[in-house]
Amino acid sequence: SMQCFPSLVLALSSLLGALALLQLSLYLRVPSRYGKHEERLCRPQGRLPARCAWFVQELPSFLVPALLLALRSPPRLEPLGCRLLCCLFCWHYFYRTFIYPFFTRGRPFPLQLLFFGTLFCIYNGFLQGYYLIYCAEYPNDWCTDIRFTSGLLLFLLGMGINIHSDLLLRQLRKPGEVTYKIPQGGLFTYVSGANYFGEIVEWFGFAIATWSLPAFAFAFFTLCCIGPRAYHHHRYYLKTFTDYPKSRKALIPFVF
Ligand code: NDX
Repeated sequence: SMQCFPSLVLALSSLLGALALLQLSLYLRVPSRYGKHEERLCRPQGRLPARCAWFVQELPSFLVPALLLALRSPPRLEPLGCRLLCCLFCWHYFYRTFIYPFFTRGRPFPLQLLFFGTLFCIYNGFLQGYYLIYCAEYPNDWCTDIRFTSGLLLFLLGMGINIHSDLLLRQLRKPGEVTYKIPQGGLFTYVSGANYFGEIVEWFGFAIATWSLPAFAFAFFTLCCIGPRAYHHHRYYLKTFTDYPKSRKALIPFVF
């Protein structure tokens, strides 16, 4: 049966960190080409409807850790922390896989990015799940540790902001519509990338709560992946809408 190989965790986490830096270098100047940054007149056969694409892409991030958790033998009963933390990760991806895609009104998603996105979700789902189920060890009172409680709080806050902002974006369109409008309300009052801000806060909260290398690597990856994207969204809005709110920032309220 499977066991913990600390060097595997170290290697996979380092590669995740390296991928984060690669993303940063690739997408700081030019945005990743999906959604509002996709080139016009892209071949329609190279795309999949947003619903299928997000479902397929995000499913492994739910399934892989959920299966690792369910199939571990002997079942991991001690300590509680690992299972709880693994469930938090799965909870986010339950939303992202089974709820978000069915309501999205997004444009069809490029197959090429879908392929890399799916690979990424398998990789990260395995890393986070494997670490928490087979490697992590927490003291029995971890649930009262300040890292756990403050991290959990940030995770929940970030998730709330992320889901609320996803909802506000969706409501900008009627079914079938593909136009872009100025997002209003919630944290969009302060930043163009409110959904991204929520997601970043969420994964840094998760990293603090698990206090683990894989989770910090993933939080860093998220920052490098959607941080630049928030900046490109912001530039797109400023260029497209002359009446775009002047005080609005790109990603971090009042700061940047
Ligand atoms: N999926 C994470 N890298 C990614 C997909 C892309 O979950 O090759 C990372 C995720 C992947 C990426 C994933 C991994 C790395 C990839 C990358 C592509 C290239 C990159 C593979 C897996 C790569 C290397 C080099 C390392 C191999 O029509 P539309 O679609 O634009 O409509 C949008 C709509 N909307 C508006 N509607 C009306 N008016 C407006 N003004 C509107 N603005 C937007 O709202 C969408 O339907 C919807 C949301 O759009 P947008 O652009 O704000 O968010 P989006 O980027 O689509 O993300 C959706 C949610 C969001 O909550 C975000 O936080 C979360 O998913 N997310 C997204 C990306 C990554 C991620 C989380 C994470 O890293 N944790």
